[in-house]
Amino acid sequence: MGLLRKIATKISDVKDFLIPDTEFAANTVPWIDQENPSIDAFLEKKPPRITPPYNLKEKLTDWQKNGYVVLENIIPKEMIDNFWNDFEKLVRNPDDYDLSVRIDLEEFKPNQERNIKDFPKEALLGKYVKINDFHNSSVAGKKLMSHPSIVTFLEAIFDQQVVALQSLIFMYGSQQPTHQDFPWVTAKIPSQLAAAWIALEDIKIDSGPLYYYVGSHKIPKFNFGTGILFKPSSTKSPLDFAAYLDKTCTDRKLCKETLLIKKGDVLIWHAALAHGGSMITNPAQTRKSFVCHYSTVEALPFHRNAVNQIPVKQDYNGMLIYNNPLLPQSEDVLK
Ligand SMILES: O=C(O)CCC(=O)C(=O)O
Ligand SMILES: [Fe+2]
Repeated sequence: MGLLRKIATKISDVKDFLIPDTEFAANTVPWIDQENPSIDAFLEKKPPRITPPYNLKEKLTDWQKNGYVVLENIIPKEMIDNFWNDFEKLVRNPDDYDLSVRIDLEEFKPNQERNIKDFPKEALLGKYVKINDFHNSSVAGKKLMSHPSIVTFLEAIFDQQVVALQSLIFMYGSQQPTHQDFPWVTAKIPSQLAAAWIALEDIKIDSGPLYYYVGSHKIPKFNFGTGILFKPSSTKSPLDFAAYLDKTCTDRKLCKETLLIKKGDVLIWHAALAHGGSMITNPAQTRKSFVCHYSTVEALPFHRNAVNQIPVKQDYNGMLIYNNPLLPQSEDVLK
C-alpha cells in the first residue's frame, strides 16, 4: 500500500471512530430513497420487463412514503402447496438433509444454530424455529422467492439486477422485538436490502402476527456505539435498539399496523422499516410464512458465506440465486 493510501486509510479509521456513521452512505442509496424521486420519470425510462398484476406506479408511491407494500393475491396456491410439501418432507425426515436451523430456546444454548439432523425431531415442529435457506434445497422455494411479481417490484426499487440474500421459514410467530433488518442482514451495502414476507396460510390475529410502523424507514438511524450496523464490539444491545425504535415511532405518532394477510399475499418491506413479531396469544395457532431477504448484484456479488469465492449462480425470472457454497450436497435435492 502506498504511503498516501495508508494515511488516507488511517484518517478514515480515525473518522469512523470519532464520528460513527449516522446514515446510509448517500452514494449507495437506491433512487427511490433519494430526495424527491420522480416515479413517473423512472417508469418512463425503465419500464418493467413484465406487466405485473398490480399498479406499479401506485405501489412505488406507497413504498416511497410508507416503507412497505402489500401485493395481494400474487402467488398461486399451488406454488405454495408445492413448497410446503417440500418443507414437510424435510421436517419429517431431517436425517436425509443438510441444512442450518436456528431454534431460539434456552435449552439449545450455546448452540442454537445447528445442522437440522442435530436437533431432536419434535423440536423442529415447535416454536422459535427458523429454517435457514431452505430455497437452496428446494426448487419450489427458489420459484416462490423469485416470483415475477416480486422480482418486478424489487428491480424497480433497486434499478438493478436483484440477488437473493437469505431465506427463513417460520411455522409459528417469531415474537421478535422491534428491529430494522439492515444492521443484521448484511450485504456490502446496507441500503440495498429489502425483504418479502410470503404468507403460506391466512394469517390469524392470535398467531403472533408481524407488526410494523408505517413510514419508520425515514427515522434517524440508531447508533450502536459503533455506527449504524451491529458489530460484536457494539456497546448497545438489540434491546436498546428495540426501545429506541418503539419510542421514536411512538413519539412521531407513526401508525403501528398488524399484518393479517392471506395465503398468496406478500408484504415487501424496506431495509429500514421498523418491525417485529407480536405476542402469540393462542399457542396452537400456526403462522406459516416464508421470509426472503434480497439485495443487488452491486451489494452482493458473492454468497454471504463465502465472500472470497465466485458464486455458482442460478437465474430465476431474472433474479440471481447463489448456490450455498457450504452445503453443495443439498442444492436442489427437492425438485
Ligand atoms: O416474521 C417475523 O415475525 C419476523 C421476521 C423478521 O423480522 C425477519 O426475518 O427479518
Ligand atoms: Fe426483520
